[in-house]
Amino acid sequence: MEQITVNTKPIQGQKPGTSGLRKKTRTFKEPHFLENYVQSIFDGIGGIEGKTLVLGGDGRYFNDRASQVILRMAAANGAARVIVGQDAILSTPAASHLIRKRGTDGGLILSASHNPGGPDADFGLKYNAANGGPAPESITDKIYAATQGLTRYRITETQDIDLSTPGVTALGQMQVEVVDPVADYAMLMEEIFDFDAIRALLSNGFRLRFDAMHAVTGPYAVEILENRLGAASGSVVNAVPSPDFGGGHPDPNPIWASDLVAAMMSDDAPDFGAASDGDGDRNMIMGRGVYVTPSDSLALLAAHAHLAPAYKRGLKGVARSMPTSAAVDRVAEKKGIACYETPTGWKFFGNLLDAGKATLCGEESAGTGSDHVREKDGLWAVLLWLNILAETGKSVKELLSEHYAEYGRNYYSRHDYEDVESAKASALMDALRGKLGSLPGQSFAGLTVKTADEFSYDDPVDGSRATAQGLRVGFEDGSRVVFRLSGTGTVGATLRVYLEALETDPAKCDRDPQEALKPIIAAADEIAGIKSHTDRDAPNVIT
Ligand code: G16
Repeated sequence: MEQITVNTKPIQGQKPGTSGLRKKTRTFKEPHFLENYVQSIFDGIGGIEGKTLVLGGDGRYFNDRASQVILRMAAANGAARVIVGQDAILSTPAASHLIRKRGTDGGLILSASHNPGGPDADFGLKYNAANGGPAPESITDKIYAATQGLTRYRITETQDIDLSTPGVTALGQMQVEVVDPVADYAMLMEEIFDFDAIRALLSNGFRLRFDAMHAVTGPYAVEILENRLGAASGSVVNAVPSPDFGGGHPDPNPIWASDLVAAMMSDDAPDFGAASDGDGDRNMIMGRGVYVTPSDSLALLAAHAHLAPAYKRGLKGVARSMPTSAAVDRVAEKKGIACYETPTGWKFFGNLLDAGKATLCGEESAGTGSDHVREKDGLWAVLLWLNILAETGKSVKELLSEHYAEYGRNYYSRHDYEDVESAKASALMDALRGKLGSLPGQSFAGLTVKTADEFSYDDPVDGSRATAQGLRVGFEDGSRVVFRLSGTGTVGATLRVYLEALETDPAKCDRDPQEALKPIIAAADEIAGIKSHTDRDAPNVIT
């Protein structure tokens, strides 16, 4: 076993995005690409000598190879110990929990989340800090700076480490501890929720369907929902993770989880349906005959969270990303708790959670979570829903109707234009940015603009400022549209257009969202010239 130093040169394109570095798998497999980035993480966080790290990923293609490289590099860089999920598997929330529970110095998570996996698909790597959360920009900036000045990386030359059995082995001076990826996480869920109440619900004829989308939550969901809570065997579908997610797109939304939608809209629909993504941090919620948007789910969970044991004393506050609908704001207002608006990216919730300013957080991109970890958490959201359904004895549809009657409905939709030429997408954003100041007072498709600005965020805990976080246009009637470029894609650019309108008349709360949002959709195109800039007639994904 020999520790060597390999000379290298900076590689372009290693700037972390919304959530770590995401690239085509074949880019990650190019000579030195992975090694350069891993060494830059180690250098960017001030070295790892004597430190303990967590390592795991969503099991996608290249997860196993990359884990071996990271372990050999961690040993050569002097780490004391790396705690690895068995077979290098850990869901993102389980990794966050392990970092916190074991008090480690941070962790490396191998995942491109909901992006497809495989040799021709996507791969990703991110560093989570000692609080269990995705590194804030102050750290990712240092990592990026390290990528640009890198001249060498350190690695140990040795055989693969056996990661298939729990236990401790040595890699040079470093300990490699392989752990069951599910056990600690399942125990945490038992502490948060009333498993007896959920068990009683499930033994009373209540049926659920959880679609693991051939991704990492399969083993977690089988253990928790079927083994511990007694859901009928087979309630968890697509439960066996595969390196290419069964050839699918593990993104829990009505487009990619269309099988679940079909099942939940059928005559014989179960009472509750849910899905999670590649690495287990996103969720999609459905009831019999009804889809719950992520923004509505966040609001409803905030309204009822006190029904679960961990939140029985109420919430300290809530937080949502800026493009997420204001449905949760209305709940916070009524409960008299703070509501924070952050940029897109779970990393921005970390300080609020650490400082005890927020208990529940959520994003329109199907992420919901709480202060139990520092990541969004798909199965946690499913269990909170089940706990609420068990306590209220109501159906998802009833809860949603009651919510709209009490708070009104924030009609919401996101239109994505994927794989647009980067230059064209930037031109659209630049042109819009340039005319924001002149928009107020002007009318588009019958709607008059009241406010128009580019979102910046001043973190109330550490005072850091994040700029250029999306262009937003608010109309006189309270509706709004937000334009943003995605920070998680791997080819070209993805333009996201977020559309929202508030309806307070309960009689008008059961319309088709695309119908209800028609005027805003038309105004958005007039304002930004989407069709002319992108040459696209319509978005390719509507959620
Ligand atoms: C990541 C981030 C989320 C963000 C989402 C979408 O989720 O953790 O906070 O909302 O990306 O980002 P964008 O709009 O820039 O593509 P995940 O599940 O992909 O890790």
